Amino acid sequence: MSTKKEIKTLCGVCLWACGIIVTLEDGKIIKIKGDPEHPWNRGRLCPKAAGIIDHFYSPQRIKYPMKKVAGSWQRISWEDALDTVASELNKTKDTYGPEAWAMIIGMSIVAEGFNTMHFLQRFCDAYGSPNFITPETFCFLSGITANMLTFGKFPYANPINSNCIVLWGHNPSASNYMVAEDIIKAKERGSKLVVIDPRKIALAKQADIHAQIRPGTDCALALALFKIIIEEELYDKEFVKNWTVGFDQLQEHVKKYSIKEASRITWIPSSIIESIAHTYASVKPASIVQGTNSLDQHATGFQNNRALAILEAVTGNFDAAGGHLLSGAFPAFPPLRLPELVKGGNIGKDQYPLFAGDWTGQGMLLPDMILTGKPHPIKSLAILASNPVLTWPNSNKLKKALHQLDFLSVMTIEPNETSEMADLVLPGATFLERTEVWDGTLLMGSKCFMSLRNKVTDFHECRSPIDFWLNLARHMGYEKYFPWKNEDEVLRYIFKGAGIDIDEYLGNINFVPFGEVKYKKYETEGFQTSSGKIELYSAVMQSLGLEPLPSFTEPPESPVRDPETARDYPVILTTGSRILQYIHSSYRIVSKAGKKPPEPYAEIHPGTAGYYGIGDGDMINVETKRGAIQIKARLTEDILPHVINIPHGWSQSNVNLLTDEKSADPVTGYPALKALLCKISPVKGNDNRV
Ligand SMILES: Nc1nc2c(c(=O)[nH]1)N[C@H]1C(S)=C(S)[C@@H](COP(=O)(O)OP(=O)(O)OC[C@H]3O[C@@H](n4cnc5c(=O)[nH]c(N)nc54)[C@H](O)[C@@H]3O)O[C@H]1N2
Ligand SMILES: Nc1nc2c(c(=O)[nH]1)N[C@H]1C(S)=C(S)[C@@H](COP(=O)(O)OP(=O)(O)OC[C@H]3O[C@@H](n4cnc5c(=O)[nH]c(N)nc54)[C@H](O)[C@@H]3O)O[C@H]1N2
Ligand code: SF4
Ligand SMILES: [Mo]
Repeated sequence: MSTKKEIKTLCGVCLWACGIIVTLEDGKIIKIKGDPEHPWNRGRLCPKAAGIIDHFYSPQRIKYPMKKVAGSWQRISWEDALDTVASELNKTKDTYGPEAWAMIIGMSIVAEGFNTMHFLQRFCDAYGSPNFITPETFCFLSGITANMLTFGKFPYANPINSNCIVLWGHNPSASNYMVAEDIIKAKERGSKLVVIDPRKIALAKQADIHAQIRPGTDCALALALFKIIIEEELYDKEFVKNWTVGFDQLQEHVKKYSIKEASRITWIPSSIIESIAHTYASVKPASIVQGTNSLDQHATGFQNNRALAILEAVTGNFDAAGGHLLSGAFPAFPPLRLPELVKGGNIGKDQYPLFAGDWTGQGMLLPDMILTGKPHPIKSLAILASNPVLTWPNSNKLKKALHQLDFLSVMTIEPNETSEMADLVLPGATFLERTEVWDGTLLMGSKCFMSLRNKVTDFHECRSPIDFWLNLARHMGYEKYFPWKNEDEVLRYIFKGAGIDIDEYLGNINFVPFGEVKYKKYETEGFQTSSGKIELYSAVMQSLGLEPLPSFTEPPESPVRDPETARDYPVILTTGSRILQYIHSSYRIVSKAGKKPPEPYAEIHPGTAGYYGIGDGDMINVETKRGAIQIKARLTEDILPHVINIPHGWSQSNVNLLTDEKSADPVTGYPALKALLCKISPVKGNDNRV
């Protein structure tokens, strides 16, 4: 007789951790549906979920550890894998010191939650390496740091309750499905919608105002909005007076800007800039729903985030329903780090003191460190759940650096362009093979909750990162710091510390509430900033020699800043807009997830394409100072003329051959992936027209 059971857990294809119910029949996953009780997705799923089962059982998955021997892959046992990694790590440490080894984790490890990340960092600590690199090296942390500096906490936009939503450099219809649905609902209820994006994204077609901005000029727009809001006295005077510091300096600061100049810089007509300011400042409550990285990967990336935070503050939309909300206190998990065992600082700590440090290093410095050995050699890397050969900028340089390593281990689900370069490949467990807490804080309605992932089943010899690094630590003699005998003991330790009874929840629930959302908490708690108030003017930045108020700088490559380069490379290139069916370079093996997944494409306005003799469907050359790719042109009226948009993650047309890893942002070291210069031309003998 066959046995069937249902397990509640979380989807982990993307970051948003929707609640799912998985049906197992005789140990095989046969069905996945949305969990109607989970407060985040309330039963809904995005089209990617239709591919989960195929992805899980895909023949492309790596099933056991493999070692490269004389250029070809050989299956090895886990015991051999542990021996190999342990002996290579010891060799690196003995020859060059522990800081010659670094760990890089990818987006899917972030989706595993902070406990997993801190556990991995504990291994780095025990080994003695300060070098821990998360995807926040170019993703999200800029916004978190800017908000922490301004408010002392990170507020979450609350568009479902907004009467005015400013969607700024964000296309949730592709990248955050549930939020796109929330925005459509708010719009149906009568909310205003303003979209600031060089592309006419789906939501822009329903918007009250769409500003098609020149990539990389968002800070100039924000400064113009400040100017109108301040000079026309549209700001929240009471709130500004009682709860902020630095308004006088801000008022003085915006005097030097003009709307006309902002219009010239951003390519947005002055009348549209004015109506954005008037709509945003007068309709309450209002929220700014910003891209997770699209405003960050710029010369003014950090200042863009500061500017948006200041806009939220001066309009009194902070810690208010429909504006920006704070979560309650998060359950305290036991600390896992062992910082006392590490000497020296994480990569980039000195160059970017406000950003890089105990949590993540600035990974963009790694390729040069590997290639030059300065400020110290990096000889060995462990890469987990990431494919930097396609996802990090300047792929040619990165590949050159990876070739130079003594040892590279990669833990992944399926082979990728990075694992091909590795000495050892470890089969990673997917989200359906792991138990963990997803501690990205979520606020729905008036409740705060955290989500819990339950292991559903196993797949061949695949292992979770906790399992592997725990075993490796014990194998290397670090039992003192890793007293747990198996993963189950680690999980019990973590959950017990936070007061969660693992036996009660396992398999039964996929979220736990942890308190109510309270508005205007600052009235009783103040702000955890150095002044105790919202810091419009940042004394901390000033003390570090950084600009205490946002100002606009042209992108490193721009027709204005670098006209000489622009003569040869006249088209503006923005990269990495998300595609609903894909996750970066992965999740390409889905067969049933909605429509047929798209092939590599570059979006170009027909006017711009016509100028260069390019037709729809033509193969074109796209070239920057770093490299060239060939890709199919997709002509669309929905993109600003003179701008070309290419998503990342395709091996056959890898846009990161065109990007630059050099730091563009002086505060974070983020690269400028959203505003570069390129040239385009049809491929000779083009017979690819469709
Ligand atoms: N399906 C899917 N979802 C994902 C991911 C995925 O790979 N696939 N990745 C996840 C991750 S890790 C992240 S970081 C997020 C990313 O999420 P976001 O950064 O929010 O990316 P998008 O939602 O694609 O929206 C970016 C928008 O910014 C616009 N844009 C480009 N340059 C500029 C500019 O200079 N100024 C302005 N104002 N707009 C600009 C683009 O046209 C695009 O419409 O998505 C997450 N969700
Ligand atoms: N040009 C350009 N480049 C970009 C961006 C951009 O906007 N423009 N965006 C950047 C951003 S914001 C991000 S976050 C990065 C993301 O970059 P990455 O973190 O490198 O993202 P992926 O390509 O999804 O990761 C690739 C590998 O992770 C493996 N994997 C997936 N799930 C798991 C798992 O659960 N366990 C294990 N062990 N492995 C798993 C897959 O098999 C896959 O081969 O890309 C960045 N790259
Ligand atoms: S949005 Fe889609 S892929 Fe992401 S967690 Fe939810 S169902 Fe999974
Ligand atoms: Mo990201």
